Amino acid sequence: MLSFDFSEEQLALRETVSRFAREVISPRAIQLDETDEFPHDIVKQMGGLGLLGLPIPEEYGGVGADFISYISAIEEISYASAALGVMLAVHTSVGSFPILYFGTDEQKQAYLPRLASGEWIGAFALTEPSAGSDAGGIRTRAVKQGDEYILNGEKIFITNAREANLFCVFAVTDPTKGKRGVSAFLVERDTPGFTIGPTEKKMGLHGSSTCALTFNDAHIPAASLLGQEGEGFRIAMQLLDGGRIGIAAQAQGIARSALDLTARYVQDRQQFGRPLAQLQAVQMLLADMATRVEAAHWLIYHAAKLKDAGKPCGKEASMAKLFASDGAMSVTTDAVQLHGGYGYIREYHVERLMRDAKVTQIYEGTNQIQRVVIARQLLKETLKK
Ligand code: COS
Repeated sequence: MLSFDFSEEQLALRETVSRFAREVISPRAIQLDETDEFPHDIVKQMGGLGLLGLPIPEEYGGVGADFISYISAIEEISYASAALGVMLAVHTSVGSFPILYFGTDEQKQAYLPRLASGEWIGAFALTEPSAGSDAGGIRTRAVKQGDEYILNGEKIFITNAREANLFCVFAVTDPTKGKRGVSAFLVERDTPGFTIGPTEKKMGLHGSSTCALTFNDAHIPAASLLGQEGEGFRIAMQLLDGGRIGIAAQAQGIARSALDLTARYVQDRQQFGRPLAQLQAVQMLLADMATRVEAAHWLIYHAAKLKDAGKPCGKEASMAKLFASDGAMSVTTDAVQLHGGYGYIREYHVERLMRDAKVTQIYEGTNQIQRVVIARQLLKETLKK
């Protein structure tokens, strides 16, 4: 394991998750990839271990672990299965935290224990057909009528949608106010007028569902409003700050997995009468892969440490997400190359890791958007100096 100033407690938790991931999830990784089925039995076990409520306080049925421990858990789960890694990250960072951070006491009591135990799965619905990078451009409408809101609109690319019971949904309550007219809502799966579309067929992350959502005069209680009307965009941005550290950790799990497989493979594989590992050309690539992984590690845990300390971490989260996901793409591509023909064969795992890595450069804000976030913050900080 890479070095960082982890406490004994953090290390013990990481070790437990790592053992579970390698013993229970890894043997099923190829099957998950091939069937694209959600492994209900594994997720149930994750719930039993407390993994679905790690950073949720004990009073709401969670483990009460810190953010660093939660991020380590995403990384270790993703080492075995990036699909389960993103399930965990979305369920927690943007499925459960909205309620913990912005919910009323009633909302916390009603939902957090079910989410923390894994009885319910959470999801986050921001993106729309015409609002991806421009998240402020959403068009889904929520109109207040008496003690209800009526929702109309469409969301796309919603992770966990096929299994989720609760969705944090963003909709426009006041179209005259632009981004300040967006509000957040908690929408239960069985709401009449709310439908979940078919599962998208994706390049990778098989086993993690992605669906469109449609709201057609969906009536939700007024008490489902999260925070105040008009606070939705800020809520989404704050959640994504933390969410991006989770995706960075997911990318890191993928990259470490590819690096470990490759470091083993090149010592086994003989060419020109000796192991590949003795060729300097191979060593150069391996060294670059390892350096990327090490650097990403420090960016990720630095951002997580800031979050645990309650300090602003938007820029650092974006840096971690940008660097770790680009690193995962590069490391997995090199892993396939170093495996040669075997790298292109499913049984050797690295082609799956390469397919899984790609989306980490795209979701939770594309890496182009991460650069926008970093540059804007950097410019602000420079003015203060
Ligand atoms: N935390 C708290 N508030 C934030 C914030 C943050 N991280 N980022 C922005 N805000 C606030 C701003 O302070 C501003 O508030 P005021 O209206 O009070 O001034 C408001 O939000 C609008 O911010 P801004 O003008 O910067 O918004 P932009 O439209 O320029 O959008 C980006 C900013 C591009 C960063 C945003 O749209 C984004 O993150 N896009 C990517 C979306 C994404 O990640 N999608 C993935 C969905 S999950 S797969």
